[in-house]
Amino acid sequence: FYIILNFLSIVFFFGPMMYYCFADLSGKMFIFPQPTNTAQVMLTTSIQNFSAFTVCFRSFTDLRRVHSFFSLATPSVFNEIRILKEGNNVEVAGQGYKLNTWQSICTTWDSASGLVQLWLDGKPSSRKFISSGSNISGPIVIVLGQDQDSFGGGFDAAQSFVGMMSDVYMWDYVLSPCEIQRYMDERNFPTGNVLNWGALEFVTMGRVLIENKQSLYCK
Ligand SMILES: [Ca+2]
Repeated sequence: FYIILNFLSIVFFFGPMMYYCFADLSGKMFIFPQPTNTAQVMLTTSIQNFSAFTVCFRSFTDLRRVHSFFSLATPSVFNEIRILKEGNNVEVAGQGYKLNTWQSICTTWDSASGLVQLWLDGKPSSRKFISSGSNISGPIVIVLGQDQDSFGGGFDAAQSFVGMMSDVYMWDYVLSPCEIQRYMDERNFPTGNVLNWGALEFVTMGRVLIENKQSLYCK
């Protein structure tokens, strides 16, 4: 195995372009530099049963086509959670999605009400019904950068994400609007108990790079 970079991580070499990591990714980002049906980040989590969730991340892209940020599948349901940007047709419309800008995207759902809501840069969408009454139960596979059409696979380059992603967190409950606002502001929000960017367990496959986020504040 390899030890890479200057943060704590032990990297096991599985085969060509496939790495297992456990790392604090604070200040870092994943770069998906080209459209493929292979490049992905698979996330591992100990919690495998959800009656609610919040997923937050920041992304930067210039894609106008459909692209999948976050895909959670179980063996029976491949689209348990699917956060993607559609061309002109969004199921839950975030207002003012911008190109070439870092944006914070949070999605919440709970089984009791069945309502889903999207927060784009702290601005909420209309709350809409998706499904209620049953939990998401594992085993689950979470993939960044691709849309799963089968359990852990079935990727389509035309739906792949090309750009940068950072600050990926997931909770097994619905964050309050103020907590989502604090996530957006990068201050004092609850640590993700399902996925935590500060202690992320993941496998990268294909051409996915980890680099420092670029600062635009020059001294
Ligand atoms: Ca698909």
